[in-house]
Amino acid sequence: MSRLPFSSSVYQNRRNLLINHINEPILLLGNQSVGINYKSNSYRFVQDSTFLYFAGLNLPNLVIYIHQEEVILFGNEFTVESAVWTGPLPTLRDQAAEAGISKVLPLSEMKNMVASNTHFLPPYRGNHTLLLSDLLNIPPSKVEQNVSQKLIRAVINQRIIKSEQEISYMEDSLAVTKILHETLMNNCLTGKTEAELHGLMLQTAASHGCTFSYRPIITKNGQILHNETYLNTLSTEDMVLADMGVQTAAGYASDITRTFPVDGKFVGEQQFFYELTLKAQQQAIQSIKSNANFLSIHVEAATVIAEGMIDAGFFNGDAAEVVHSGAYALAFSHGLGHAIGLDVHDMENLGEDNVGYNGEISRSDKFGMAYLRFGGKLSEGMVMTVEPGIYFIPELIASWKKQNKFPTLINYSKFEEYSSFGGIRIEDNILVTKDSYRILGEPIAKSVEEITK
Ligand SMILES: [Mn+2]
Repeated sequence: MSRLPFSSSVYQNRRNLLINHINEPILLLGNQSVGINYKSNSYRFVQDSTFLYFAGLNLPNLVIYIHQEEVILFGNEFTVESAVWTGPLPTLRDQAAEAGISKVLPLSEMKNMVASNTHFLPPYRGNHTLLLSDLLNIPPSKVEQNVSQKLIRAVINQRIIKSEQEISYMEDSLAVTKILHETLMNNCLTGKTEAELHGLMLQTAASHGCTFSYRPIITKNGQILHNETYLNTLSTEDMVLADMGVQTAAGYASDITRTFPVDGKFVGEQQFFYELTLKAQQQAIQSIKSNANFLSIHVEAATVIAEGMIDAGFFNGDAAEVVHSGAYALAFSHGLGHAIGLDVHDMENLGEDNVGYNGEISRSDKFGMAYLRFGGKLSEGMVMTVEPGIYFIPELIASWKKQNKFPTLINYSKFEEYSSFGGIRIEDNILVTKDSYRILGEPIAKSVEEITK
C-alpha cells in the first residue's frame, strides 16, 4: 500500500515524458528544512512542488537525478538513532520504491555523478544556488544564467495540464475550503473580531488535517488586496472579505474568495456592487474553454464592471474606452486570475511570464492589466482561478485624481463618496474543458440569497 498520492507508474511516466523531451540529464532539488532561530527549530517543511510532482517524496534533503539510463534519488538513509526522535519510519529505499525509484545513493556521492550538461530549474532558495554552484562548478552569481529554459518549458507543459486524479485531489481540498468559508459566514456577527474568526479558521482547517495553501485573508478592509492583519472588530454595516484555501496531504492547493455582509444584511450600495462583481465573475467563467485567451476573458470581466459603474455614474463614456484606456483599473486593480495546482500561483518559481504568457499574447504594461498573472491561451485540463473584484482604494483614488488621470472618463467626486466602502472579490477554481468549463468542488454559498439572512 503506497503512502504516496499517486502510484509508482504515474511518477515513472511523468519522468519518462520529461527525460524523453530533454534528452540530457536533469537535476530536481527537493527542499531542506529551514531553521527559524536555530537549526532544529524549523519552519513547517514544505516540499518543492516540481520535486513532489516527479518524485512524490515529501521529505527534506533529497535530490533526484534523471537521465536516460536510470533515475537516482540522492538522500541519506535514516539512522537507528533518528527513530528516537521521529518514531519508526520506512527506509528511504522503501519510500523511493513507492515512487518507482530503485536506486538510492547518499548525498555525498552526488558530486561525482552529476554531469556538466545537467539541466536544472531556477533556484529560489539560497542553499540551492550554493548546491548547484558546487555540483556544476559554476560561481553562485552565474547559476541563474545557466538555468535550463528548455527544462522550464517542459515542466510547465506537463504540470499545467491536470490529470483526473489531480483534479480529484483539488476537489478534496475544495471540500474542506467550502467548510471553512461556510463556517466563517455562519459565525460572523457584529462584535466579533477578525482575530477570533482567524482563530476559528485555523482550528477548522487543522481539525480536517489541512494546512492553508497561503496566509488567509479575513478582513473588513477588502480594498487592501493582500491584507494579512486581523486587527478589527466587525460592525453590522461591514462586509467581510475572506480569501482562503487549504491543501490536503496530497499537496494540491485551493484558492476561494467570498465577500458577505457581517450580519447577513447588505446596507447602502453593497448589494449593487456585490451583484455587479458576481455578474462579472459569471460572465468570465462562462467564457472559459480551451483555446480561449485568458486576457480576453479578463477584458470581458472588466467590461461588465465598467458598464455597471458607468450606469451608476462612476465612469463616463463608453465601456470599451473605459477598459482599453486602463481607467477601469481604479475599481478593479488586479488580474482576473491565475493557474493553480500544487502551488496556489502554480509554478511561479519557474517565471510568471513563462507560465502565463507563452505564445502570441504579451503582458500589458498598463496598471491593473499588468497584474494579470496569466494572459495566454487556455488548454483542456488547466485549472484557473476566476476572481474579479471591485474596490474603493482611497490612496489610489487620491493619487490618480492628483495626477489628473483619465479626467474625462472618471468621475472622481463619485469615487470619493465611496472611499470608505471597502472591497468585494468573488473567486472560484475552474477546470478548462474542451468546449466549456467546470467549477471545481461542491458549490460554496455565493448568490445573494445564500449569503444574506
Ligand atoms: Mn487567487
